[in-house]
This record gives sequence, structure tokens and C-alpha cells, in this order.
Amino acid sequence: MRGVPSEEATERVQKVRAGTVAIVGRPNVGKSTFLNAALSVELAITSKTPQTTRTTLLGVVRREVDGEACELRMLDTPGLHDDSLTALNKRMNRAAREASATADVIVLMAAVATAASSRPLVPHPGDIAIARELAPGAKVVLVLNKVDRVKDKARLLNLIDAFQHVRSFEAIVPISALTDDGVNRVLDEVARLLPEGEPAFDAEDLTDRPMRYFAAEYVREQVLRQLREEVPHATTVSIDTFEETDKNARIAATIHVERLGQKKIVIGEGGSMLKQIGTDARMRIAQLLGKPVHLELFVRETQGWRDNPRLLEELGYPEGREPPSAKQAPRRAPAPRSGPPSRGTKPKKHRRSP
Ligand SMILES: Nc1nc2c(ncn2[C@@H]2O[C@H](COP(=O)(O)OP(=O)(O)O)[C@@H](O)[C@H]2O)c(=O)[nH]1
Ligand SMILES: [Mg+2]
Repeated sequence: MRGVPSEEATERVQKVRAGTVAIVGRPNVGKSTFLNAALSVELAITSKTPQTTRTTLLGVVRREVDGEACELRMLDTPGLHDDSLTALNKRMNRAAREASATADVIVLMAAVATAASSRPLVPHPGDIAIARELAPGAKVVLVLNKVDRVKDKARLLNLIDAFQHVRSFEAIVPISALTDDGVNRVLDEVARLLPEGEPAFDAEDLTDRPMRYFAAEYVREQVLRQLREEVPHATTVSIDTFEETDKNARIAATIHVERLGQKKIVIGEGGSMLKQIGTDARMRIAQLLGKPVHLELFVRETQGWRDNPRLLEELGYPEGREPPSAKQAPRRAPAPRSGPPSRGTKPKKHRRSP
């Protein structure tokens, strides 16, 4: 027999939604910029060079939508591109396809072109191909990014219409990831499509990748931003030592390139380029770690690493990656401020770089 209802029974049970969200699209449309805007943290590396992102990166976004607590496990993916070039390109495309095949919701990102205002806006053929290849039953939100480039927003209607002829979308949201316009709307639309389920991550977790992964990525980001043409594509970074105390961190990293000429470019006149890369990367790593960083860089010629399966494994580009799970990570990057990342209160120290 039951007496007075217990406190637990009378407490309102809040529904929880949780799931994975794959961000897919062509290279350079702004997928990583969008992830960073969603997190309010510059976690992922971004640059003007296509194929900046080479591995999937998880960022955990929490928000309350319609009175329900939601955990969005967002997966930034490499851009889908022609992969006839190297084994690395094949692995990048495979990572993106695996993420979209296993995700609960897909964010298909396309960017508006900088077409003359007299010409109608049309989708890039690559966007159409990707939209067609997504599973017919998949829940897809189409995000049209870079609308800051279009003054007359009515021009977007033609673009939206063209996409709707290809497949059905749960929602279509025009945004500017760069100016953080419309990002919240995408997150709300996506959250509503997530299944009911338990959160997989602790409230303070931002990602499942360890800090040394970001240290390597932030060095590579500076190579991408400061050098042109073939050097960024031929570059990868490995961490030799990573020692962290309460007060600071000491990191030694090697920048691998494929040829002697590239090595000379990365080092620069009297070591000036390497010095600049080191200074900028160190600041970025220190920001995420929240403590001073001592960074030592080496440059090495590692011939043919992009086509060598053993070297690709060693350098952090595995054949396939398991879908994210809370158990996977030995050490996670901490959220760089107290409490779970919430939108709307962007701390100054995580300002976007130009
Ligand atoms: N104008 C404009 N540029 C953007 C926007 N979002 C991203 N970008 C730029 O597009 C380039 C590629 O961005 P990134 O996020 O690395 O693209 P990804 O390859 O799809 O991950 C970078 O130079 C970004 O600054 C946007 O909303 N508007
Ligand atoms: Mg990217």
C-alpha cells in the first residue's frame, strides 16, 4: 500500500533528447566555422584553404528546446571532394560518409556563391550530388551559409527552390556562421529532431579529443593560414612530447612536409616563417588550455606520407573512426570556461580570427 506520494514521484520528469549530428558538405562552405559558432568556442581549425578539416571532430552542444534538455553531439567532417588524388583524400571522404551514415540528424551545409546580383543564385553541382547521395530516409536540415554575401535576401528563394527539387528537408535555414546569424535557429531545428535518450557526456565535456590533438591541429592551422599552394596540403603535424602541469605546458611538435623545397618554405628566411607559425599556434593552444605554453617546433621531410597506410595511421588518419562514445576518451579537452558551453554569452577570449 502506498501512502503520501514520495518527492521523486511528484517531481516533474524532464524529457531528454540526445544524438549525433553530422555536419556535411563540400570543402570550404563553413562547416567548421559553424561548429565553432554552435559551441561559442574556436575549437575546430578553419582557413580559406579547402580540405582544412581532415578528421571528424566532435563538439558537444547542450541547449533547452521546448522545455526539453538536449545534447547535440555535433560531428564536423572533412568536406566531400574528389578523392582520386591520395590515400589521405580517400580516408577524409570515408570519414565524412561514415559520420553521415550513422548520425541521427544530418546538417547539409552549402554556401551561397558570390554571384553578380543580376544573376540568379543556383546550387553548386557538388551540393546537389551530396544531397542526392544522402540516404532517402535520413533527417536532413539544409543550411545555406554565407548569406552575409547576399544583400537582397529574396535572391535566396531561387536557391531554396532548386534544392527542394532534389530531396526533402526537415528544415532549410539561411545563416552566416561567420557573423553568428541564424546559428541558434539551426540548433533548435536539429534538437527537435533528436531521439529521446540519455546524455553521453558529462556537463563540462566539450569534445572527446585529447589536448594533444588540438595542439597538432593548431600548428597545422597556422601552416594553412600563412602558406599557400601545395605546402598546406603536403603538411601534417605530430606531437613528440606533451607535458602539462597545473601551471603550464611544454609541447614539442614536428611539422611533416613531403619535399625539401616545402621544408625550406616552412622554415622561411632565417627561420622567420617557423617562428611566426610557432608564435601564433602557441597563443591558440594556450587559450584552449587556459595556461602558458612553451612550444618547440621541428620541420621534417616525410616523403609520401599522404599515400603510405602505415604513416597515415601513425600520423592520426586512421582508416575508420568509431562513432563517438563517452567511454572512448582517456582525456578530454576541458570546456575553457566554467559550466557547460551555452550560446549567447560569447567570451571575448574566444573571438574569431579574421
Ligand atoms: N563570408 C563568409 N565567410 C564564411 C562564413 N562561414 C565561413 N566562412 C569562411 O569560409 C572559409 C572556410 O571556412 P571553414 O569553416 O574552414 O569551411 P569548411 O571547410 O566547410 O570547414 C573560411 O575562410 C571562413 O572564414 C560565412 O558565414 N560568411
Ligand atoms: Mg572544416
